[in-house]
Amino acid sequence: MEITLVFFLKPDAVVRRYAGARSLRMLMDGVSDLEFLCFESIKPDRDFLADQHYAVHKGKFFFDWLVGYVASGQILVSIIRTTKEGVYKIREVLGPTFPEKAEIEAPNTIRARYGIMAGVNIAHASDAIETAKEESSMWIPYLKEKLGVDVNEANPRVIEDRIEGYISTYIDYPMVDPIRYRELLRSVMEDPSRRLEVEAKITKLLSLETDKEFIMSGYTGELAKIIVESVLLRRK
Ligand code: FUP
Repeated sequence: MEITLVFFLKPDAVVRRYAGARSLRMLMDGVSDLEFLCFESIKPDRDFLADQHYAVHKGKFFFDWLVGYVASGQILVSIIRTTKEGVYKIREVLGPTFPEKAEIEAPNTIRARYGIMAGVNIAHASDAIETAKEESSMWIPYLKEKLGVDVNEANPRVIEDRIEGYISTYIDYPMVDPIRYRELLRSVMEDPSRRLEVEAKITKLLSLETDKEFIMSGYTGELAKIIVESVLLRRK
């Protein structure tokens, strides 16, 4: 049986160049039978995320944060054709939802190694056959409308080459150990009065892992606030 699913690198993995490149490498090396039907950079609309992709989470305490986070910057989206087993294998390689839990439960996964903390967890992948169908039926027309990309006309070999190109561009970038982000975030959970100081430190760390464009535009600062908010939300 062929399944079409949605995978995307979230803004933390796009800004943190090495983390994103290495996550794609782990995905491609860790799962066989993947056919990539697109690999597109897009800043998704809030409404699309709120009313479609993340509509299942409407009403949950983290919903507004989640939509705001994923809509805050560029993400890199792939539609992937695979087998039923492939859907689950991708989730296995990605790891548990929260990086700090993944670090203990599944240390060799993408989220354990490269995710920051709480909801800032590198990537999304459809988590079951049904959700794969639902999500691809939302994203395929959305990508067509927004970018003019038609996945039915895709040449998977060309797309795979583009992904390889992306990986080789960023794989030699420096990486800040996610343990350092987690340490800072734990300190702000214990003492929320440290918020501004931790946001400033995280902005600095992000700037070490990224390109000038994200620093100059102020996005590293914006993302730092989003990251801190994610852990404080769970503390509330
Ligand atoms: P996953 O499928 O592993 O991405 O996790 P879910 O579908 O359960 O949640 C979707 C996203 O919501 C996660 F990627 C992270 C975020 N989230 C939070 O920020 N806080 C929570 O308590 C639960 C989920």
